[in-house]
This record gives sequence, C-alpha cells and structure tokens, in this order.
Amino acid sequence: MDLNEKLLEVSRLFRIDYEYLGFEPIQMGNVNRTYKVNFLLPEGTPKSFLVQNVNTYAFRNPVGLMENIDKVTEHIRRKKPGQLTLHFHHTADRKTYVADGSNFWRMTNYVPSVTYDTVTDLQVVRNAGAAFGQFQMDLADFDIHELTETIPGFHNTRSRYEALIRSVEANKSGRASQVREEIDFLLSVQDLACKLTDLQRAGQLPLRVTHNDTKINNVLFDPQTNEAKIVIDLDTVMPGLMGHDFGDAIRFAANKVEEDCPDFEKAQVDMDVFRAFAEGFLAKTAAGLTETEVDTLALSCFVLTAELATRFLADYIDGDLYFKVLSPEHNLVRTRCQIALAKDMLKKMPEMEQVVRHCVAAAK
Ligand code: GN1
Ligand code: MG
Repeated sequence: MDLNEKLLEVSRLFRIDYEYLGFEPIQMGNVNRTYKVNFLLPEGTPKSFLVQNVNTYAFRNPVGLMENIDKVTEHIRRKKPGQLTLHFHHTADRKTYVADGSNFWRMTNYVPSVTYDTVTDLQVVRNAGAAFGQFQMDLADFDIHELTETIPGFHNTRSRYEALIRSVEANKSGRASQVREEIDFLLSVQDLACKLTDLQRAGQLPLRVTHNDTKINNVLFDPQTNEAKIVIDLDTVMPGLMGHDFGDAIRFAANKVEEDCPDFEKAQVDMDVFRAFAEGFLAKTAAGLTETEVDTLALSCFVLTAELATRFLADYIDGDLYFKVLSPEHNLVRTRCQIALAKDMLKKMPEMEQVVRHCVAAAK
C-alpha cells in the first residue's frame, strides 16, 4: 500500500468520511513524520487534518504517551467550549491511535498558522510566554497521578549526570579524551545544575503537569495578528516542575544564537527576550507559584541548559545514538553551545532573578 492509500485508510479509521483529495508532507519537529490530509466537505468546502506517524524508536511507550495526551487535551477542551484547542481524533473503539505493526498513527485538527524558530519580535516572545503559562494554568487542577511517566527521569538532572559519567567510563566511541574540558566544566557545576532535582526530592518543589519541550516553535501563531493560538507537541507531557517549562523555553528562545551554532562563543542570553518571555509567562502563572518556585525560576534556565549539555555530551561519547546528527561533530557543537550559554547565565543570574521578581510583583 502506498502512502496515499495508507493515509486514506488511517483517516477512515479515524472516522473521517469526506471525499479525499490527497496529502502534503509538513515539516514539523525532528522526530515524527507529519502529513496534512485534505478532504472536501459535502457542501464543497475544503477541510484538512494532520496525520502523524509517531517515531516509536524515540517514544518507546506510544500507547502510554497517547493516553497522557488524550487526558490532557480533553481536560483543556472541556474548559474551553467553543474555543480553538488541540484535538486528537478517536477511532470507533475510542482510541486516539491506529497501530499497524511497524507504524503508529494519530490525527489532530489542522490549524492554519505560523511558527517561529528564532524570534526578535518581543511581542511574539511575550505571547509565547503567555501561551505556555496558560497551558500550565489550564492543567493546574489536573491530577498528576493520572499521567504515565513515558520517559522516566526525563528532567532528572542527577540521573542525566549519572548517565554522562557512565558514558565517559564506557567510552564507546573513544571520544572521551577529546572532551575532557567539557566533562570537567559540567562536573564542576553538578550540584548547582542538580538543584531543582534535589529540591523536588526533598519535597520543596511541587510536581505539576508540565509540557517539557517548551521550544518557541511549539506555539502556533495567528499569521495576521501574531497572537498565540495553541501549544502543540505534547509528546513529553508528564509530571514535572514549573522551572522545567520556564527554563527550557528561555534556553531555546533567549539564546542569541541557535542551539547548535558552531560559533558557540556567541551563545548568550538576550535579556530583552528573557524579560518579554518572563512577562508573558508570569502574568499567567505568578499567582499560583510557591516562594521556592519563584526563587529558583531564573536558576532553572541554567539547570535546563547544563542538563541538555550533559545529554548532548553523553550522546557524543556514546557515538550519536539518540539525537539526529548532521555531521560527526554535531553533538559536540551543541554541547559547547549549551556550555557557553550556561556560563553566560551564571554571569547574568542576579539580573535574571531581578527580572523574575519584578514580573511576579507586577502580576500580583
Ligand atoms: C529533543 O525532538 P525535539 O526537537 O522535539 C528532545 C528535547 C531537547 C531537544 C533539543 C524527547 O526535542 O528534550 O531539548 O531535542 N526531546 C526528547 O533540541 O528527547
Ligand atoms: Mg518535542
């Protein structure tokens, strides 16, 4: 069966019975394959949906993942009758997926929109902050025990360090000796980088429902107004910390260069972007934050950046097994870029903390 026939078959299983017009591949994320499937309504109006083929190598528990997503999206949808929300279609037997041996399919509504990989427009950044903050608030009353931890220890920084140390000892690729400087730096900041994990373990930071992949290109914007329409890519929705979502968003959006920039010395926090994101995010969330969450929000940016550096570096030493690489040095370039950004964050920490405090005061 060719892809065209397959997408039609999958659409029918999701009970879309309109006249099928065909499909277009869509560039979205680095993990799953996405297609826009086009139909014609009886009155002659075109209507599209998104069909995704989930990468089950990256996501080992796709059924658990879809159960998480289904619960979360339905929770949000119930709160917003009549409003645009992300919606996963169900099969006749109420499943949000179609598994056919090697492939794992799902279908959502199609939302005409634009996304941004890098942003300089501060209003767009502020809107993205508000969208991720609103996502948090929409799920503030959701019971975390209903969610499966589909990637165990995803943001457990202590475990990420243990994994790095194991990779260095195993040295599968023989590359460990070339990256001594990077290993040493990351080890030197280990306790600071593990602060959120340690506070959570000590019961001082609450577990919440978090998105866990808050890159700005996971927000869909209205092409005319640049208002944020919805948050997408819920593959890593799991119990987590407020700082995971704030920190990862800043790590990505507020970096002056892209996360794999070879000119890694240029990696720095853009404080205007930091402030704009914090304003948007905290306007939505500040009222519900604990004091310790507020106190560690700026630090969380450093934590998430250092944590990702350990993941990139471990993967480099393992021989590039997890992250897709475009060149043999790609994971090393990413590591160095994250380390440079983490160092800049340490310098700017007092300023970042001040901005957070200011935004929290303004939101109350
Ligand atoms: C991965 O696949 P993508 O681009 O959505 C990774 C994130 C990292 C990110 C770095 C499931 O996200 O944790 O921050 O790469 N996702 C997973 O670019 O490991
Ligand atoms: Mg993702």
